[in-house]
Amino acid sequence: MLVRFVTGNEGKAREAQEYLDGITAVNRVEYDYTEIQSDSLTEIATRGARESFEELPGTEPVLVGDTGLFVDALGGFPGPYSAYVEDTVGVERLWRLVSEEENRRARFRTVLGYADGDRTETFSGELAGTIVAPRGEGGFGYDPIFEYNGQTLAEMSLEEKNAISHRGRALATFADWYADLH
Ligand code: ITT
Ligand code: NA
Repeated sequence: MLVRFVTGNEGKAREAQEYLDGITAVNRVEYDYTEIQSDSLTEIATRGARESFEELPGTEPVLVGDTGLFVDALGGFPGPYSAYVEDTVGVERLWRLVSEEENRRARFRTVLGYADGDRTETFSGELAGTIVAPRGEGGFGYDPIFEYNGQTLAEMSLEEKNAISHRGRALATFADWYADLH
């Protein structure tokens, strides 16, 4: 069995393979699906999975992932616009914005979209934490400013992060569902 994980990031495909070991092989494929303007990660992942399955050659199922950082005091910003905000505003300036707020709670949310031609499904995972001044050298994206249990995600080892992360939780849910399907 083979699932194609659509991502520009090799680390994410490797992580998916770890969760799906013994269930299916995971191949990374690159495809620039349309990131529709929507405030719903579920809608973005659903459309992305469908479009990837239809446009890519091949018949194996596809999996896409969409992640957002939702800051409570900012009404959920940057949310579905997290990639755009990282590229334009940057992580350091997002921290400075949140540092003005008393409530610094935030959560990461990942929605995985799955499509195999017969069905389209989504699986989500969340991680609640606090926005802090940047610390740590590991991880990527917003990891240096997201603290969970006294450590930023950038201060954790990859294994520690994967064990608790939003993406890890979504992958675990998908793995259970996919194992049942077969
Ligand atoms: P794909 O090629 O996998 O789609 P992407 O970067 O476009 O990668 P994501 O939806 O995974 O799409 O990420 C959206 C934004 O959230 C982007 O700025 C990431 O850097 C950031 N992000 C995603 N997962 C993260 C994590 O585990 N820790 C910190 N930041 C994360
Ligand atoms: Na994505």
